[in-house]
Amino acid sequence: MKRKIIKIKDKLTKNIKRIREEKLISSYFKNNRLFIVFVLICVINSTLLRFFTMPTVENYLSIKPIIADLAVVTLIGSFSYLFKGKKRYTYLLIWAVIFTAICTINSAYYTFYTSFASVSMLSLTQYIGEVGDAVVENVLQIKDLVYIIPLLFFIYYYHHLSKKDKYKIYSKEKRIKKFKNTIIAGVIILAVFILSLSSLEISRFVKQWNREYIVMRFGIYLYQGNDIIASLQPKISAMFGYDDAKKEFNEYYSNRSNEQDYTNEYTNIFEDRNVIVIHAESLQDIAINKTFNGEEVTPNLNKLIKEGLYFNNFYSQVSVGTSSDTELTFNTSLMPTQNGTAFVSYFDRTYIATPSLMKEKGYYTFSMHANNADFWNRRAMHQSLGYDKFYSKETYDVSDDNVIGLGLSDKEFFSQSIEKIKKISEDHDKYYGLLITLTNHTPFSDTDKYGEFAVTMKTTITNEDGTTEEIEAPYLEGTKLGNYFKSVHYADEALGEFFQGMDEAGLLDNTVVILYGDHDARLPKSDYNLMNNYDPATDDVKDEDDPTYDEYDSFDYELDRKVPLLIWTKDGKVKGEVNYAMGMYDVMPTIGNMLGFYNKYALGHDIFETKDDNIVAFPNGNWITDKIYYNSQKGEYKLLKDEIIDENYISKNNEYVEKLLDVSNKAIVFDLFNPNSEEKAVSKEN
Ligand code: GP9
Ligand code: MN
Repeated sequence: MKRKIIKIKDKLTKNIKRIREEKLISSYFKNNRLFIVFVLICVINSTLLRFFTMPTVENYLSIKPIIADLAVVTLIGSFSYLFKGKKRYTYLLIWAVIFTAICTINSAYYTFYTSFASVSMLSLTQYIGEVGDAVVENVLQIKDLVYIIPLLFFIYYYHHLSKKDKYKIYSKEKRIKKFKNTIIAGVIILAVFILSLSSLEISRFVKQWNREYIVMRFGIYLYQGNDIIASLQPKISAMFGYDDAKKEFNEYYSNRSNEQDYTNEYTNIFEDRNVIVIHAESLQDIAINKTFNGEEVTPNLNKLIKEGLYFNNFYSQVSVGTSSDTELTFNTSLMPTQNGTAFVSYFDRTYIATPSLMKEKGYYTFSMHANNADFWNRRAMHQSLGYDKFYSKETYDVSDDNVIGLGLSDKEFFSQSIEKIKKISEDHDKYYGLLITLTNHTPFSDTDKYGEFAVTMKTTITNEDGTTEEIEAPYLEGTKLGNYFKSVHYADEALGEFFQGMDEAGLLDNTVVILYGDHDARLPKSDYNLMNNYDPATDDVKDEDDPTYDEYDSFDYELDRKVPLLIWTKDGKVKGEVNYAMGMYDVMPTIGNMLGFYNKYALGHDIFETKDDNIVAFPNGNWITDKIYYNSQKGEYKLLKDEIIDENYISKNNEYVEKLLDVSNKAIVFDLFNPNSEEKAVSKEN
């Protein structure tokens, strides 16, 4: 080993000496001018694109995307050495044109969508609608043509090379040697880049939906390459196994009728009413009825919950697609896909979704969210789900002073949305609309903008000398969970204003409001432990030996991830608390019964039919019933009732959940709700 290291060391010193003596660097530059100019212009273009689209100091100083671009361009350019004379130039020119086109197209695309282009969007031209027309009319602006200048320089440079340099013919061996050396250099640069990545960066790259983030870290060329792979991946996996999938799917649904075969006290009670769905970002059930020093975190929600039908044992069923997965399960009663996310990878499938079914019933359907339309590919997927119109960031008035956290503040979002709903109510007999909030999104750090809400603990403590003292202990101040409660307090205030504004506009009289928390806020378990086991005297977690210490285990954590669901009408038509275990996929059949539609392919159930016999499946195979929470990874469970559970109960439910997840995934991947799915599959196989 030691000898080997000495050998490598010797070799390195020799090579460095050689480089110095033979002036290898300057001769490299002299002999590879065209290649070097090619690399430079491509890297410059990608850098310019970032500067023009996302001009922040962080971007100006970021070296990572430059290294990534350098790696991609070097690797691609290395193949030019396999070509002779003029062909070498033609090869580099073709790539220079491709790279320039990528920058130009993305620059134009960014102007309209504040995001980067995806090849999957090419098949979506029919969805782009009004904005699409604007793009065609104003397609290129001067700033988008800047990228052509370096390309022209490359062409100019080539034509001004001396004849000797232009048509230099290398022997086959020399060409292969040059190719090998260049590709090795490219691989080394790529390795340096990969080693510099954090796990968050890698996971975002894999998911591919946060496009600005990816371009900022990976450069435009890697982004676009990854985008092509991500767009092809669902097509490749959908090519094999269609017949088996279809058979399994048919068997699964064979005993279900096309018609709803029951009625209950809720059947059709809301037929023809307007519907407003509120997708409350990261709203967890722990905030409901929670107080700090007597102050409610969610006074408005607490009031609404008393007036309406509140489901207090309700779980979201998200996977990596978080918000978008909840939109999927809520609207289709299907589960998130096992690879990628339905919104990004399978947006072009046929879905039987609540908005489409409401449209069939004569409703005008819309969605509102003041974030970029490309977030989670909503621009495309909201069309697939059947929304007539998506009011995204472009339709809102967003300025520096009305932004909190990720974007437009909820208060401002709601107030501008009411104006839009007023107009909709004038133009349409009945409507079904979704409003997606944004402020209560991690990292909950804009605390100075949430308004005053203390998460302290005012209490009396007994000192060592026996005297008592009134104190205000910091409790959750400064913790992520504490900041979360402050943020929820703001979100609740915004909701209060929304209900008030809607009422003043007369928009609540014939309307059903359905509100859900989209998923948990991914808060640290240690913060929950601090909340539950806080000792104000020491301002710390109680000692585990303390008799009042109540251990907070991973099951408690999972159970605390539940979110609220509320169905509310001004006239109090539905009231009460439902405590059956219920999942996001049960909403479609439950509200379908109330609104008068039925989806035979729903994987969830009307909760008023299954009642305490319901199973909520999670995408990782875990599940919960009224009796137990089962962790399928560890094969462990927590009893939720004083009832003995037998092995048979667990194995039966495990089987049920596995089958359900499998059928759901296949239905989406193989597009099994599409009446033409068979023809599509056959044409793909041939
Ligand atoms: C993005 C918002 C948040 O527009 O809905 O998505 P999430 O990070 O919660 O999945
Ligand atoms: Mn969300």
